[in-house]
Amino acid sequence: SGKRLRVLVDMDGVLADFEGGFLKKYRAKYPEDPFISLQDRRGFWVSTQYGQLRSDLCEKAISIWESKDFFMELEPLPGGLEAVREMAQMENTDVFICTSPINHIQHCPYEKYAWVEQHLGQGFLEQVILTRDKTVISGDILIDDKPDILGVDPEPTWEHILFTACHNKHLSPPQKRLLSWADDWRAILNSRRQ
Ligand code: UMP
Repeated sequence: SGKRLRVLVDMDGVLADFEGGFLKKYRAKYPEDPFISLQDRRGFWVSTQYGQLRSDLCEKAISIWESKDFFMELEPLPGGLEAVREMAQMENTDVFICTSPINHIQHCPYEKYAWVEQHLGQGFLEQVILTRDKTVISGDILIDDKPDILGVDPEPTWEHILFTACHNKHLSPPQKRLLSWADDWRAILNSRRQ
């Protein structure tokens, strides 16, 4: 009872396998170059860690997600689509997919919408929010694998739930965690209902 719950769900690293898709295409395009296994990933920015491995690898990494079909061909992460569909059917619950496109605008924004249409249906396009600043989007919960979500609003309305990913699993974050979509996301939603 009470007011509706608004859940914001991130896309890359939460619904779509950005890290796995990146590594597969990077290794295929640059088979002679070193790579970082998912187990050895640290830090949110793939390009930063590749640049530390060897300076030329930063731009090689960036070339992967700037390529056509990169975002479209990302595999769904286990249980994510099912969870979002279930949330959307729950009483007094509104779910939005809240994702930051890259600044290379040629393919990414279109492909993010196309991915949602393909995997969740045309009706779900109504629920997509593309923004580079998630702090200006209001909601009760934001499920996101980025540890530090900053922007112009120093006090966002949402509670950030950190979704566990290869790059953040060794941190001791201040936020609550969702270990995967097999974890109890329903309890997290219910804890924010009034
Ligand atoms: N991204 C980069 N560089 C990286 C890793 C990711 O630009 O090293 C992109 C992929 C996504 C965006 O489009 O950043 C992150 O968006 P959110 O997951 O924060 O919504």
